[in-house]
Amino acid sequence: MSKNYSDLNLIVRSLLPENQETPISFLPEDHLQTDLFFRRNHFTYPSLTNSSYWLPIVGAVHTPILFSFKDLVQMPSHTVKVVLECAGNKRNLFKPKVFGEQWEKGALSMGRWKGVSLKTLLNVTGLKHDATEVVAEGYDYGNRTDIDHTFSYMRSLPIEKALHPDTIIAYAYNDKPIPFKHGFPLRLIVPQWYAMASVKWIKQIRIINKKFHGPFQSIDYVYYPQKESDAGAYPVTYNRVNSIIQQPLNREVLDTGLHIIKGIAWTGKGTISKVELSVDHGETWIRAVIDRPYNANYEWINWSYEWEISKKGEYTLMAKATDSFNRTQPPEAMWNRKGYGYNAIDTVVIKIE
Ligand SMILES: Nc1nc2c(c(=O)[nH]1)N[C@H]1C(S)=C(S)[C@@H](COP(=O)(O)O)O[C@H]1N2
Ligand SMILES: [Mo]
Repeated sequence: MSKNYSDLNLIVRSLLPENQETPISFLPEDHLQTDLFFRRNHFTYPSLTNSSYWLPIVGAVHTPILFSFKDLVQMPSHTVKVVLECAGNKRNLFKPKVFGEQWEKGALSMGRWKGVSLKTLLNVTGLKHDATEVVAEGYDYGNRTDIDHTFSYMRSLPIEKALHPDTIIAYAYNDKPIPFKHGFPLRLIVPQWYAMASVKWIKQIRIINKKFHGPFQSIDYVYYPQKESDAGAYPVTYNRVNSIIQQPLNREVLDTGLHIIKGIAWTGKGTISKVELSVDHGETWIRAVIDRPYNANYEWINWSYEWEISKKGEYTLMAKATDSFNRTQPPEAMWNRKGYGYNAIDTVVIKIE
């Protein structure tokens, strides 16, 4: 692969609001270059003012507090390296097809987010004994096709997840201020959950003592297993175990000889314990070599395999990751009406000639 990445661009899925996808097959290993990371927005970008640098924490707390940006930066910091995967990543692969942004495999990012644990802030405000959920509201808002008034982007977290020390209010990304499109100046980062939980441009944190029912919680980001009814619906939370074959490309034509099959794998629970590969449409499986980074908890891992091939023909290559909770990628993704959480065994078809 060329060392010059200046030709790498995002792939446009829509422009208003802006939704663009990472060129995931070409992403250099462990490269955290922000401008190659996907952008997923429900509304047009918010306009920020001086008030955007203040963070109110209100609701079921003992002392509501307005934290300044400076207060936050001066508190003990916490850094997490995190995969953020859009719940709609790979939606384009569902059969039958579903409506929504037709993401292929690149609604995915990994970076180092630095900030203050939400828990540290909630220790300062104190929590009322009946507090059950923490609602984060973004500065962005607009109309939805299904409701006739405007909404801001808002999501809640159960109190246990909100109090996990790795759930942070971030103010830096890869050692720089957060880029505007990714949530400047403050963004909630929720490791292990699909990225809809990581609310950008935080305007306010409200602690509540009942169930939150905003549309981005109870209409969107819900798995609906049925096409015609809401029976069996349940919320989207933790990332499923997943992987991508980055190389070779789907439908690539190669010659005989040695080829490196490589890709990434990640999970929302535990760590990746193995990645298996098949070069014969799933008949036999071999172990890929995992290049394990230190503290792989919230990161994707890179894997590879040296494939020596002398016989010409068509080959179906498959990658299947398993995590330390023994969750493994299924042969078929669980179909759901809004197309979330696609994690079937990753497949590319190539030809050797
Ligand atoms: N305020 C706000 N936060 C948001 C969103 C949004 O539209 N508004 N989109 C969510 C979704 S669905 C995803 S996948 C991620 C995308 O983050 P990125 O644009 O930084 O890649 O942000 C999440 N946080
Ligand atoms: Mo998303």
